[in-house]
Amino acid sequence: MRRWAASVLLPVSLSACGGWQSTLDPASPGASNIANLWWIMFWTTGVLSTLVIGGLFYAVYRARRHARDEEGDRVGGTERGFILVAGAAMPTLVLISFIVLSVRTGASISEPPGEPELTIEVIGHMFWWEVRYPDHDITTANEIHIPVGAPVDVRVTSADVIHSFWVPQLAPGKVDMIPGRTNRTWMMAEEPGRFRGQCTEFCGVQHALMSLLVVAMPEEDFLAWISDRLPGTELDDPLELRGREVFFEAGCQSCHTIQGVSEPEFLGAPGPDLTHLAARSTLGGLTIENTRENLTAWILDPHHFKPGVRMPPSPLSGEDVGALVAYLETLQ
Ligand code: HEC
Ligand SMILES: [Cu+2]
Repeated sequence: MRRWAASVLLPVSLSACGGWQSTLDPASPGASNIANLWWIMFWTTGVLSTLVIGGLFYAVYRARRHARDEEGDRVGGTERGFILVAGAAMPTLVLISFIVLSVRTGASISEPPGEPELTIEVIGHMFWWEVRYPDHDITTANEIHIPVGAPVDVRVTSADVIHSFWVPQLAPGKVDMIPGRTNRTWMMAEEPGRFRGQCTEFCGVQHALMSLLVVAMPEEDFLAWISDRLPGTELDDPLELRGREVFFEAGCQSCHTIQGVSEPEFLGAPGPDLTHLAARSTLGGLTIENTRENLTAWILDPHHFKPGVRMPPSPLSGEDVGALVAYLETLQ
């Protein structure tokens, strides 16, 4: 029942934000160009389909009348001219115009409208997104914060299989995330808001729940967000101190980094960096909201929410998981 509620109600409640993953509700210059091209093609092909289908009905009607008048088949000069114009010249013209428009749109969105001041690295992992701000030494997951009105340079790659980065309202189309290769794209938000992204290259059982949130905020809020991301707060509460011990006892550190506390012994940790976990609004790539109950239930059994996820269940005692969650909630 809880799983049902989470998988049905969360998307429903989130969709209340209205069109937040719609290509037809663009919020950036790149996405607008793509939407405009789509509308031109939609109306052109819409009008042409109506004309062709209308012509078809007309032809059937005439053929029946001819049959009645027993005039028989004959192709005269006007018919031949009509076939050449409507059947060959017009489609050629329309298709060539579409090619020219597509190529021009493609060229116009390949570069951002200005020099990007912020670079973000996004690394695809099986079913979640690692997000790095190399200039600010911040690593987080699944949620990207950007300032409004400025193009952002986005560099994508993958830690395992091929994924694809797509934020329909902000980015100029999709870009593949390929292991061992860095692809570049850009993003820009013209207004503050929350925008949804989605992996668009099938990558395994939880591909559908590999989602992403982009929060576009006014410049000064963005700078405040950056400067609030300080790792390693001092702990004095005994419950939180105990929670940090549980983090090690339960083996969480073998997959998760908490800066200043633990780094897995190998590069490319398999689990999201938890240094700023409490600053995220969702868990598991937008699967559930980041609340105390959900965090507790996720740690005990993440497969309940995201079956096949690459994190094992941790059957901890109520006391231990309570302490662990209290500690994780300090990670701003
Ligand atoms: C074998 C590696 C592994 C171990 C051990 C592990 N995790 Fe995870 N964890 C993951 C992976 C992989 C994900 C990403 C799941 C996804 O969304 O697809 C994850 C996700 C999470 C998340 C959600 C983070 C986010 O931002 O969405 C939390 C919280 C978390 N783990 C806590 C823990 C805790 C606490 C422990 C120890 C009790 C633990 N994990 C043990 C691999 C692991
Ligand atoms: Cu995928």
